[in-house]
Amino acid sequence: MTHFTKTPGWLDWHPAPSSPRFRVPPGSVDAHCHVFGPGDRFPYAPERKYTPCDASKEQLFALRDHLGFERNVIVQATCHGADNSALVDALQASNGRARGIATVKRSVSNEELQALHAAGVRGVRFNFVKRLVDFTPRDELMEIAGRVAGLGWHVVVYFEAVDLPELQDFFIDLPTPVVVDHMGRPDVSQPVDGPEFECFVRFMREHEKVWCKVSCPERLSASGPPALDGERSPYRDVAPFARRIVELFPDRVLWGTDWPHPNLKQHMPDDGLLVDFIPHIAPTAELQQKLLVDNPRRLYWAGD
Ligand code: 0GY
Repeated sequence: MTHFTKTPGWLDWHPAPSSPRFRVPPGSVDAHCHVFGPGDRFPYAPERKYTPCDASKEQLFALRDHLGFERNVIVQATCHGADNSALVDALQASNGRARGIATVKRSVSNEELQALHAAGVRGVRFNFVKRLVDFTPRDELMEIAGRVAGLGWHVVVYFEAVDLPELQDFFIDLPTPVVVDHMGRPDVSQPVDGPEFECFVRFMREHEKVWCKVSCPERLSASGPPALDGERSPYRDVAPFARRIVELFPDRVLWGTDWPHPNLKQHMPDDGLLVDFIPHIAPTAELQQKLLVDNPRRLYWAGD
């Protein structure tokens, strides 16, 4: 039995999230979440930058049901490196109600890619956040993208806002749709129409193949959760950024909980409150339907 000790200061996921007041539409998809281990069955990668608490598929599916979602898109977390076994195990247990985003290396065989596809994987993730991963050469990433394009997959990218100017040409050259995690991590202390976020908006406007996850207010917020007990309008400083993207690009946005919320050391969100954030960023029923149902179904369950 393998024993892992959590990174100091690591916060466990919320043990008893509240019931959201906002009822998500039928068929809704939590399009960004993870499973961690359990480490004694699916050991964490030797090259990982953090050691999480365990967060199993059963616990993820229980949260899905509690929040009123029907489906999940499970994203390979960096603590599992390019060993996608925990992800595949979760996909196979989901009865077709989960799709996956894997991490692969150049050495992956065509048979392995086919097996991932059969399990429900529909994309790969390229991570450019330096505190999470070691550098991978661009030619290796481009080669991987070329191979998965043939399977109809897309590439999920995770980066910090300051790095977009340097990365965007590479993203545009990728032969697949590109899905940006957490709005490209804007600095929300800057104006929503300031130069930094404008760069991201322009990137989406000029390139139809770019999608965006309007996720992780808890990670981006300086104002944090509501100050008043019982108040359900959290992360006010992030809302204008997410709402702007949803209103400008309603057919290319996705939403996810990011459960079990890796690397949060100050505050662990109540997942019920995160769901109550949705009407603040997608204020109409039509926008909510696109964000939570139509868009993720088109990207992840096309042809079903
Ligand atoms: C996220 C964000 C983070 C971590 C990872 O794969 C990961 O380790 O994605 C982060 O630390 O910002 O999307 O869960």
